[in-house]
Amino acid sequence: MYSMTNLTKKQYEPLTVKTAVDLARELNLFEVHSSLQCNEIGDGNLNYVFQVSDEITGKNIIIKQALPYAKIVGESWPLTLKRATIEAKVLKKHGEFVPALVPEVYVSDEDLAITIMEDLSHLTVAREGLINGEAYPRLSSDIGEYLARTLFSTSDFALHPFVKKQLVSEFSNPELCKITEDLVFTDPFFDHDSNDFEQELENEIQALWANHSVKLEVAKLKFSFLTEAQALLHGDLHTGSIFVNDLETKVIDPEFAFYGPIGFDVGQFLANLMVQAITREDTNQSVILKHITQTWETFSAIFSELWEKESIDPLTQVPGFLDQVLEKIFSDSLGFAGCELIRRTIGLAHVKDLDGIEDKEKRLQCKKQTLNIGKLLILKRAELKTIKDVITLLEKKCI
Ligand code: SR1
Ligand code: MG
Repeated sequence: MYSMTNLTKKQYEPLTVKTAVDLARELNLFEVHSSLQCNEIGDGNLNYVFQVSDEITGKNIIIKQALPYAKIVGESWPLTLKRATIEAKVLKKHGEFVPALVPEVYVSDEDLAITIMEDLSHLTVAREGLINGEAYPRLSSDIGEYLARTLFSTSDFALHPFVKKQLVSEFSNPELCKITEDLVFTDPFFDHDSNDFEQELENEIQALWANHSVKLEVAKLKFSFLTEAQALLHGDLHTGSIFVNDLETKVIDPEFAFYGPIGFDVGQFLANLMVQAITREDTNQSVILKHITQTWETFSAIFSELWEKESIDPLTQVPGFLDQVLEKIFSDSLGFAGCELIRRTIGLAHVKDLDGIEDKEKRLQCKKQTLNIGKLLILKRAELKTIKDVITLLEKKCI
């Protein structure tokens, strides 16, 4: 681990492939005479990602740099650089609980808005692999474990209240939260300029905007997101934030992290699996439905085990309390998953799983299903008691 005292104080400016190499050299991250190559490989909505490689030894590192605006829209949408510091700190904090499931951070610097970390190019972005029909046998047990350990261990169940409240303030992330508040909870449920949808969905969308019951439930979910500081969330746990292969899983990109409701992380991951279940042909769907089940089962089993062994408040041992906590996390997760399904279909930030379907009729049919299932999850989240109920709903409504 290097400290930034190794780096001459610098003013923020966007890196280039050349200055990224200079930086790696200045920090002595490679041998003095190494021959370094650099490529910008970022495909996300917000940041630059440089991969610096030593051609001889094959050693790689990643330099991720936040841009002062949202790349998805352009310079007209300014965005705080502080998110880079949040991201590096969350990777380290979550790494205390799940070291094997997050990349190692070598260096971070607030002024340059960079995080230098372990290269993961031997893995594939889960969204890409899943679109190509991969099964990834470890994906859901690893993410279930990641969710249980990071969320339990940063909550009031595990921490002294002073420590927990200190973390809540340290990880305050209002600008990135506002993006989620707008793009996940508000804009898709109104006729807002940021929305982006295919005209053929107009009837479904008008019906959604006119649906008072859905909006009332979304209002409750948004206020839960705004006010329930339960645990240090990843904050953007979709399948594009996960690198995976058959043996290993790594969660990246926690720049949206903040103290929020536990069900938000669980629900975003489940929703992105649900998109896959909806788009896959019959024979390949079952593996995704198993991942959905396995995510919840692993999460709830490890969360319960931690509760038994590591809870610090005597009230956690009151019979029935754990069951109620899990019940609430479960129904919150389904509601948040519903919002994620809808926003990925008609909001600003789409997903390739849906938009990449070339056959227009099939694409529109899948999008109608994500809207319909999203709506049902929001409305029926309290009635759906088990993950089996959710699978039954998915099987009835979409596949
Ligand atoms: C302007 S950012 C759009 C989306 O990309 C991020 O990954 C988050 O999901 C955000 O909502
Ligand atoms: Mg991201």
